[in-house]
Amino acid sequence: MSAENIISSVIVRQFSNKLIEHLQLDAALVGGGPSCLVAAHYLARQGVKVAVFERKLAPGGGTWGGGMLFNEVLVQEDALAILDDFSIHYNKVEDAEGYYTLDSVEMASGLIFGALQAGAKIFNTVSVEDLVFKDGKVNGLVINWTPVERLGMHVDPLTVISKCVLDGTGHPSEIMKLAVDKAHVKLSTPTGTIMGEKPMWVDSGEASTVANTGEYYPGLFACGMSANNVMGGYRMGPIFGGMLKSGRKVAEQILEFLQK
Ligand code: 48F
Repeated sequence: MSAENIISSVIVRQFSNKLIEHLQLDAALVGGGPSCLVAAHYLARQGVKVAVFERKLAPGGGTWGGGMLFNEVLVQEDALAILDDFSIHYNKVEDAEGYYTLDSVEMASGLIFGALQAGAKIFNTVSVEDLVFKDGKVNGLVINWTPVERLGMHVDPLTVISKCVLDGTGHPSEIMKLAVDKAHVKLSTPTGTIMGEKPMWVDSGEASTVANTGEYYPGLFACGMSANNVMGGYRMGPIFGGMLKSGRKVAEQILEFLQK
């Protein structure tokens, strides 16, 4: 075999094996933003078979760009233990008690690396376009290549079966929206549906991101900004303590669900 042939066939074989191994999961995570990457890390560390499906080429969601492309973000003191688990550096803000700053590129890359090193798999450039929903139960995801989605090509998708699904799609709560619009489920929110994100209020948004993290339909969880959108919480901008804690909290909730 020529080098060209070896390289191509090994890549195709390895990727195919990786995908086949992850067509049946304990937890299927949608979106490679900070909350889902943290969840993936803690779940994988507990031996849960978990994969993240991310629409974009680069996972990391809204972390890379910092605030308005100034590539620094902030976290609060009570989230530092999570950064330590990922070996991500941070610095104390001397003139603002309780706040720490970190390089957003180190944060994005550190969260991705930490999730993978813990044993989670990430499938990038894969869009989740629907749920598998059988007998009133969430059974998994319907996936397709993002370029297929973007170009509007008429190509049928593939499916991933999973014991539970996590919506970490950020502001649009895409998976919850599919559950409401297509499966016609009643979410465990005051209105039974998606309440809609509110404008900026940092302290409230940070607290509610964690408080709103949870299971909104049997086997269907939301974390991060998606959870806030589902429950009508405020947005918070480039401060990430809430996102990190939301990811850790949902990992604990999913573990409990899987142990039932
Ligand atoms: O929005 P995002 O970063 O999620 P998050 O964990 O964090 C929010 C913060 O970044 C920021 C904030 C903090 O102050 O408010 O916005 O809630 O990442 C969501 C990821 O999900 C992907 C999307 O490309 C992004 O990387 N995504 C969204 N819909 C789909 C998807 C889908 N249908 N299939 C696959 N990936």
